[in-house]
Amino acid sequence: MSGAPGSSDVLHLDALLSEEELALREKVRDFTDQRIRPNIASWYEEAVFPRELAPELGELGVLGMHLSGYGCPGRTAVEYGLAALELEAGDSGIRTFVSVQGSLAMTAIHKWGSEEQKEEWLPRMAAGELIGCFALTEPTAGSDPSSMTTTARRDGTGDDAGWVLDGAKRWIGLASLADVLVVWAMTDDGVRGFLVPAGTPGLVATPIEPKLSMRASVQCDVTFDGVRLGPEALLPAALGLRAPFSCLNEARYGIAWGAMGAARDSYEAALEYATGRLQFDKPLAGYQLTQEKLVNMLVEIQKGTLLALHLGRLKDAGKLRPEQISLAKLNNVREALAVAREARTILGGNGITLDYPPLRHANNLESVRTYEGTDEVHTLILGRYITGLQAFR
Ligand code: TGC
Repeated sequence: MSGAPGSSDVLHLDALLSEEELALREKVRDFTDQRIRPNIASWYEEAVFPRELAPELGELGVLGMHLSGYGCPGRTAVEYGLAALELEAGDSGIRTFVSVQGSLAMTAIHKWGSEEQKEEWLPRMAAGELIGCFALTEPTAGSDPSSMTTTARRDGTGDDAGWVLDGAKRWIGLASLADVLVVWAMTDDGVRGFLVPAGTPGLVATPIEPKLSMRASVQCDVTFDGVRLGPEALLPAALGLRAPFSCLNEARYGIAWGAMGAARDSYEAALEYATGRLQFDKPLAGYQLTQEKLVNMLVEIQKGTLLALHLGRLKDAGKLRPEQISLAKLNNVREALAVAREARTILGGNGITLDYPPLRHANNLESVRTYEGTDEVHTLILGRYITGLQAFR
């Protein structure tokens, strides 16, 4: 962490990273400094997702970066986490694109797709030539995907029978820009996944506007009205909610890291401002109340980053469990939001402008705490884990 009179890496967490991990982190940090920071205020104000970033992120090697084969970078979980952190220091909306593309859409195809589906989609998605999205949430099925009403019914009989999709999805990131939609629907056999190419008749994706959060990203309403698909659209290995939930594990893992990027950027902005801004004849940073705020922020950022790294090491060892992801997603997003809000107070009135990042991060983090499992859902996943009793219903 830079920008401080002393090092803000008090715990010296960098010493826990390999040379290769540090190099990857620097590369993504440079990208954020050059491509995201100078433009994010206008993207946010104008509510645009910069589509041209997709191939640049592909070139950077962060799309489906934890996946191997089919043109994917094959990097470690820790490297993926570090990249998520650096991108979200730029903006949650840009990190969200990387998560939706890699952790959700590409992971679904990689884990559950046929050989033909993987060959067809993954190399160009890894390059950022094609965009994917992940359609699970519905207007009336958010925290409880098992209550989904989107259906897929057989269209004909025999091996060449296709499918007909009907229903609606909501809050689907990048759907209006997507070349392929991974759609989860109820069939006679339970929940199944389908690949729906953009432009298929009966498919409509409409951006949800206006939004007060994630403005440099696009979330959509999607409707399916008698969408006819061939048999090759089915993800053959995906059966039951376990399939989409296993993709959510990947995305939630990345969020635990990413949120610390938004927190660090907010903290650094507040620290820099506090050391430069004079009030009552001395820098704001020289007042005890400001120092307490800065220290409280830093304590949570260091703890949250250490937690994310611990998760990453577990994941790379093949030992990461869903309840551990829930603990980290819940804690790190909750604390990042508190840090961003506290950072804004140090900036005073200037903190409500787009000249400074904390309030933009705080607004974004309201979405981050809501998607991929709300605070309440992760609390109850942990509650079930420690008590053995489920309290969802
Ligand atoms: P439950 O009975 O617990 O489980 C059903 C089946 O799923 C399995 N499972 C998991 N598998 C892998 N990883 C996990 N984390 C899993 N959690 C559950 C489970 O073993 C079981 O498998 P099987 O084979 O025995 O059938 O299901 P439940 O309905 O009781 O679950 C309750 C709850 C609340 C935990 C679950 O519904 C949940 O996680 N809800 C939150 C949903 C959520 O996170 N939605 C986010 C949607 S995606 C999104 O927000 C996109 S944002 C990005 C963008 O597009 O912009």
